[in-house]
Amino acid sequence: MSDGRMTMTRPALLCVLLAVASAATAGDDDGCVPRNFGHGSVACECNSTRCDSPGAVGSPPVGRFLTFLTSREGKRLEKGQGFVRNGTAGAALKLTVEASQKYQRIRGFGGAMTDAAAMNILSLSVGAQDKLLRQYFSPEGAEYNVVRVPMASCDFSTRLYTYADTPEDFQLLNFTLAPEDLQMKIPLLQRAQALSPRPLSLLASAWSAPAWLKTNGALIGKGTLKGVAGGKAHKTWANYYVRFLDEYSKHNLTFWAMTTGNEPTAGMMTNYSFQALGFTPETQRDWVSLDLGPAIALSKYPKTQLLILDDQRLLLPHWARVVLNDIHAARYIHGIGVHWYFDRIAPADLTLSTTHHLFPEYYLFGTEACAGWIPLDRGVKLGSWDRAEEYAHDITEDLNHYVTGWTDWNLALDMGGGPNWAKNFADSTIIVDKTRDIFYKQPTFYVMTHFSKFLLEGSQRVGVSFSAHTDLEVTAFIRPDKSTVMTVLNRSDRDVQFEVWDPATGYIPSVSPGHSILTVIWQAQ
Ligand SMILES: *[C@@H]1O[C@H](CO)[C@@H](O)[C@H](O)[C@H]1NC(C)=O
Ligand SMILES: *[C@@H]1O[C@H](CO)[C@@H](O)[C@H](O)[C@H]1NC(C)=O
Ligand SMILES: *[C@@H]1O[C@H](CO)[C@@H](O)[C@H](O)[C@H]1NC(C)=O
Ligand SMILES: *[C@@H]1O[C@H](CO)[C@@H](O)[C@H](O)[C@H]1NC(C)=O
Ligand SMILES: *[C@@H]1O[C@H](CO)[C@@H](O)[C@H](O)[C@H]1NC(C)=O
Ligand SMILES: CC(=O)N[C@H]1CO[C@H](CO)[C@@H](O)[C@@H]1O
Repeated sequence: MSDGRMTMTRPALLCVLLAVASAATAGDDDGCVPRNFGHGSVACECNSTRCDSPGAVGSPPVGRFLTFLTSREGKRLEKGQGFVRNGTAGAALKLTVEASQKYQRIRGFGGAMTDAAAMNILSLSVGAQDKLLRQYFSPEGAEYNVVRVPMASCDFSTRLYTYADTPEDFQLLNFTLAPEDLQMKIPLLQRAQALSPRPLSLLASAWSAPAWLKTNGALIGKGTLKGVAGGKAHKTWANYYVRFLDEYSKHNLTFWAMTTGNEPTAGMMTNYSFQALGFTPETQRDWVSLDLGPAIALSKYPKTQLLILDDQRLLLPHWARVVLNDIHAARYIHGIGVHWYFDRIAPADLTLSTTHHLFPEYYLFGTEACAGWIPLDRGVKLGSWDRAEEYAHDITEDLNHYVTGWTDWNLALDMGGGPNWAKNFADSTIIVDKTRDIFYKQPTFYVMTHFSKFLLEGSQRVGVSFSAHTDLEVTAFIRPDKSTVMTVLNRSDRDVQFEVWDPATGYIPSVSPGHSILTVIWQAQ
């Protein structure tokens, strides 16, 4: 360090340090290339040579704050900074961090490496693939640390298959991963892991058991495992989970967690249109206690966590009561996976908070959500702001009701919201246009980043009190590095002046523009 720098005043030194830091980490920070498709806001277009990115963001020095703003009018993680003030101030609305009120800790955020996502990513040139993966997994991007991996096919596949389609193969001698795993998902997961400075937390979910293990002899429609818990079909289906872990571990991919299966209620519905395996809470409980729990405990992967439900929160707390009140099943279980569909008719306090208070030692975790799934509003809407607000609202509500993480659905879809063999098309945070070798980052991508990039694993939610009534949707966390993060969503048309108060440090005057999401980070003294 030069003598000249030693004699600088403190603010000047900080400026130099910040300039050096941003030069070293700016990465792709060329700004969004906005495209307006008439859906309320813009999508940002990226190619193999250009993509916007917030860069790596550390915690600000004591006494300073950073802000990041995304808005309907077109701001995308726009950075601001300043000094935390002290003394008295004037805004009518004060949001005060109550650091003594402590709640759940964050596990992580991410998306799903479906067959469709993998196909779409690989349809791009290698340079564009790399840009896309960096957007999600690198320190310059959204910093996802969770990836959900479907076990065999789901609707977002181009064919129906499981890993054990040889009839009556109860020993699973013919168990084999699919070309979709070996040629697409696994190489992409390895590349994602290489870009991420932290170990990715992989989460596996199965849609259907092999047809020959099921009452209906098909992967789709209404059907359950043949026989009863403890019987041959149930044991084989549990061993299939362990075989899956074996095969992925050969590629250096180990799983943080597995669910008991995607949307078990789907497989109880007559003529359900894509892959499903039906369980009631009672049959799920018995399969876990007699088959799946012991199989994982006795495998080479006894630390793999098990999440029940993996279905709509509307089913809580009943589902959790049935499964977790059974000590034989409960001892194998770590968490409860929730999907966001129908959240509007399932109040968060009656479902999530009630379940948390009944079973505080089992964490709640969001395992699936997507926009564009409702038949009347189906598929891709490039630049939709309404969908971004739906994401931000649901994530904030979940976090304020004990949920420890949130997993988006497909990491990438094509311009038609697929491929999906069952034509169950949807929207995604990243939409690929392979004909132009580009991808679009949707407003939902930035909303995910407002949470995934700043709420690092281990961050603990704290209370927030309001000096006046507000409809702002707010959540606050203290991170492991001791900095505090507050996220503020305004779904109305008006700009809101407010102050963030941290009694130990000072206040930050701020404004929440109409239709925006703002993240504020500061370091307490
Ligand atoms: C990528 O997009 C930028 C901005 O639109 C453009 O200038 C550049 O030529 C594109 N690169 C390629 C390889 O097409
Ligand atoms: C407020 O800031 C001034 C100037 O930095 C400092 O001297 C003073 O101690 C601070 N007061 C409080 C209450 O932190
Ligand atoms: C199943 O595996 C056995 C033993 O490895 C092999 O002989 C047989 O051909 C396989 N069957 C099918 C249908 O793949
Ligand atoms: C797995 O990781 C080990 C150690 O890092 C390495 O030696 C090995 O080549 C890797 N195997 C595969 C299949 O990637
Ligand atoms: C289910 O599908 C079968 C065969 O297509 C049809 O006959 C039956 O009516 C369907 N049931 C319901 C409830 O839709
Ligand atoms: C969620 C929401 O609409 N929040 C607020 C945004 O700002 C305006 C102006 O103060 C409020 O009226 C809204 O309630």
